[in-house]
Amino acid sequence: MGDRFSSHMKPITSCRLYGILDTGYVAPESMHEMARMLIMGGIDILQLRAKKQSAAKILEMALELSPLCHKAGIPFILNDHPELVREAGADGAHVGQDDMSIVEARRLAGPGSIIGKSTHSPEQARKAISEAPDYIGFGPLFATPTKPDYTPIGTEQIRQIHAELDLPIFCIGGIKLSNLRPVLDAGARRVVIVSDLLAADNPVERAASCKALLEDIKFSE
Ligand code: 3NM
Repeated sequence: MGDRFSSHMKPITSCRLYGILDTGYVAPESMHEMARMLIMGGIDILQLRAKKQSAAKILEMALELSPLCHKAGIPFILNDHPELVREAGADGAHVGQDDMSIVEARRLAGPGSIIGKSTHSPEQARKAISEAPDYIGFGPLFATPTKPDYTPIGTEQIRQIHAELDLPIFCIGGIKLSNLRPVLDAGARRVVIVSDLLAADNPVERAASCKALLEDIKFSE
């Protein structure tokens, strides 16, 4: 739980590389090993995204993953299911545009929890601020098989939205090691990378290479 681990846990403002364990790419029985590899590679925050799994299965997986994250001192976030946050030993929940409000998610997840929200345009990003999320996702920048029904928004608006909004913004959607440099050049400072890490031959090395690029840029730019 956020309160319990907060003194040892990396604050969201220090997180640059956000990894997601998505059951579309990783079987439930391989989650633990993949989490270990991503953590070894240097991810700063981890989310469990299990869109087709039951709440009971999500809880079971989360209970396995949360100690791993806490040992590493990184926040562990559930996609949806803020009501499971406390029981799962997670630190927060991530909600989409069509899900419950941030206020409701925070109420269910409990005090001290981290609540993030997906936004898919500058307008949605600006609007989300009124609900005081701890961070937002901003994307998808590029077309991605991980979220196929969404229209890519490109990289042109990244710099402007960073100039306007004073909270952690994680760019997401189709970001890979091979295009991370131009994404950073367009103004991104934090990214979520899903399939490029999970499907890599060596997820440890892939995460470490992405992290190195992220750490190479000046944060205040
Ligand atoms: N949310 P990949 S894009 C889970 O734009 C998710 O809100 C998005 O996966 C959003 O790194 C996305 O494999 C998929 O493209 C990201």
